[in-house]
Amino acid sequence: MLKLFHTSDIHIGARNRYLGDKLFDEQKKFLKRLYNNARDEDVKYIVIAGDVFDSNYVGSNLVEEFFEIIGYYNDIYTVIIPGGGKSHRQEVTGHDAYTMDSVYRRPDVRQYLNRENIIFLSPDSPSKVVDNIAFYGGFFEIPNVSKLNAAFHIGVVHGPFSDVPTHGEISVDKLESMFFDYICLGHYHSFKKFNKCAYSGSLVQYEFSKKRLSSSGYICVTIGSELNIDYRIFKDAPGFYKKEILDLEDIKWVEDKIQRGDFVEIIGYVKELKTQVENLLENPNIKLSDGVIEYERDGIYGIIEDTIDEILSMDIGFAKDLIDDIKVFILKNIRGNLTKPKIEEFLKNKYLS
Ligand SMILES: [Mn+2]
Repeated sequence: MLKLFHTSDIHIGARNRYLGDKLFDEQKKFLKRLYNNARDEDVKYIVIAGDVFDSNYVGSNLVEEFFEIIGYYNDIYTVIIPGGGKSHRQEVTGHDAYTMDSVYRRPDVRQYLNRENIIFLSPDSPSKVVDNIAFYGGFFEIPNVSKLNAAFHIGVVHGPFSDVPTHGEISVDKLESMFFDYICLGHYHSFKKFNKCAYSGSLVQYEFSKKRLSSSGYICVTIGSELNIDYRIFKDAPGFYKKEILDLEDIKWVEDKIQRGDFVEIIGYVKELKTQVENLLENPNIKLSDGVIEYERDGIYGIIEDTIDEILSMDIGFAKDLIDDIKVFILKNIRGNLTKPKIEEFLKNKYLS
């Protein structure tokens, strides 16, 4: 049996509005947690599937600290790939793609990559066997590798994969039909599981997102007679949320989040709750978004106030995760004295056709 930990998209060097440079402290804390957990459970392999660094221009002191941490755990192998290949312009500017000025080509970084317990895969050297386990890198495309002689075959691929490609993503089926036992995916910043591969999401969430989209954590993979993909959340990691304040429940939601140490950016609120929103803003961990919208409900108030929940609870087949979007849509876009059947018809056309 093989057991490994899979993480990705740490984005060392990234900053956000609340933590700034201190984000790195959080990243280090949970990186050490990951390695300590591995040691406790006798896990010998940790895979980081790209975007370790937020850019190829990340400061040398941060790079050094990262490698010193993973080097300290010298009984654990770390598999690393860059977050893009040589030829994908969209990834070249943002993160740690393997361009000519890649962070991984710096002379002071080379010495770390030559260490015994670091397995660095790049377009120049995409596969390697350690302890009878073969690791194969893919860089914004299906790995271009041939099968090596080993007991286990692990793909490590950074890029946009989907089971229903609609916006130029690469087919997961194609990847899963190859010879891999499991493929560690990186690129998307939230956990998503397919049959033989998964996105781990970021080790520590740092971007503001709407509720439920992101969390902090990693994947524990066991490969034996069957494949097990277990996502483990860091429950005590800070969360960063964007939030619309549409009713008193939303105010309560924000208060609860702040209570547990999270940060909230308010992207819109209804005029009627302006005073409550101003009260919230006295807390330094709550801010208004630059493009915050104050919703006017004039003209729709009477109708919507009485029927919004009715509309949403009517059995017309709205998926649960659409409900919030629909609420916002109604408040932003429906003007005038629309009747309930009209709204219903409109929403059906927009969301169900
Ligand atoms: Mn990323």
